[in-house]
Amino acid sequence: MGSIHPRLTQAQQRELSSQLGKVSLQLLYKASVHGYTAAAFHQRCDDQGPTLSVGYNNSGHVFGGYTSISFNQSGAWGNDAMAFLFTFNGGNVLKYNGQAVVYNNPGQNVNAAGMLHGDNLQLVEREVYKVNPKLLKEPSRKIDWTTANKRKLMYDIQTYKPTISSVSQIRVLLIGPVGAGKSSFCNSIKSIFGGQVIKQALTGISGPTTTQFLTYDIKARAEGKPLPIVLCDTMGLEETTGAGLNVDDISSIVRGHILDKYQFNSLVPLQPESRAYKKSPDPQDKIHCVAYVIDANKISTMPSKLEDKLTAIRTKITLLGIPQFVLLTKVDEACPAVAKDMKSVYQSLYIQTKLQEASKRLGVIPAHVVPVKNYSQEQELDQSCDILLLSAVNQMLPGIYRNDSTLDII
Ligand SMILES: Nc1nc2c(ncn2[C@@H]2O[C@H](COP(=O)(O)OP(=O)(O)OP(=O)(O)O)[C@@H](O)[C@H]2O)c(=O)[nH]1
Ligand SMILES: [Mg+2]
Repeated sequence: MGSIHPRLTQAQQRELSSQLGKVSLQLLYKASVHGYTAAAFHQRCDDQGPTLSVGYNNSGHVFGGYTSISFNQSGAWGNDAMAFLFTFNGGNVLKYNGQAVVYNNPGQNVNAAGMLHGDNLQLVEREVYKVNPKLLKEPSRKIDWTTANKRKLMYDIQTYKPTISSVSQIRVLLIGPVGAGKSSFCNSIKSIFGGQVIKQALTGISGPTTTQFLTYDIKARAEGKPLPIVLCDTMGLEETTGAGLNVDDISSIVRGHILDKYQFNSLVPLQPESRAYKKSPDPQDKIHCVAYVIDANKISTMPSKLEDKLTAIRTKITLLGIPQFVLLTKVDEACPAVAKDMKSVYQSLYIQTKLQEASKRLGVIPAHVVPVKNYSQEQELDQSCDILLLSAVNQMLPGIYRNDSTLDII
């Protein structure tokens, strides 16, 4: 940090650093040294990536905010889902998530402000710290990022032979909270094999975008022959009872009673008497593998009711002997180092902690929890993204192989 001495104590830095998941803090700006002017602030703080701003008032409060978006001088409000406010209270940091408290609700703003700094904005100091993610020297898992490996991973998927009798394609069911990236994962895998970014499945950011059971064949560009893997997209899970995917529909899907394009009803699961219910499913209609799609940024703040729904689902799937995986999505948003270079994904300590947390919360063994970055805004394919996505699919295949005997008797 050069010769400028940070006012945050080592203990406070450690607290904040652990809230941000293993980062180091680098002091960029200190008002008493660099000046209390906007010019001095912008000169040192613009375009620095994620930052922590800290204020110190004359009644001893230490408080501030984190933003993952760089400061700039555009004058526009930025939208930052990762932002939070904090204050120190008796040595512990208290965190207030969600920028809505700050910008959208003036009534609550006053309360939040009161809690933050005791209604005293007489600042005696102001500091801005750059937040640097910590990277492991050696990745926790070695991945070959070459074109040759991308080809090999694609080849292995294309030539995979399901060992389950009378099944030519294995069906992977994607389950997860609204907006976690289930449909984007289908699009991403289709894109890789199609040779260009494809947006077949509807994706979105507000409310459940997918409301049907949709199965996706994947075709390799050259032959146009469907791959031995079918991705099955579902409606997102929601915290509220009676909203989102009805947990009772999952057993019917897994057993092959629900067919492609079925329109989900959150309130009423599909009944065996219904015309849409396939009474005697073929082995090909059944699910052979379940992947829970979880947003890396939301795993730590997952509402307990949503976690309960996921636990109920896992219990059913485990009883059926179906292999389960977790696809940890949006690792680019979770860690700036990964956003910059996907190849650092297994070096990011932050992603490492999120993978461990996902394994614990979902009850899926660590080896079955894999990070991915789906295609979202991109126009072009990226080799590192492709390799990570293809590795995720490849990791699922041997698990299915091992469990083929159980699957036959579902
Ligand atoms: N940066 C980033 N954005 C992603 C990623 N995956 C998905 N998104 C974005 O997240 C939003 C939601 O993605 P969807 O694929 O629609 O999520 P879903 O799980 O299908 O959501 P529902 O159908 O509503 O349950 C979209 O705006 C995507 O572009 C990712 O890995 N990284
Ligand atoms: Mg969807």
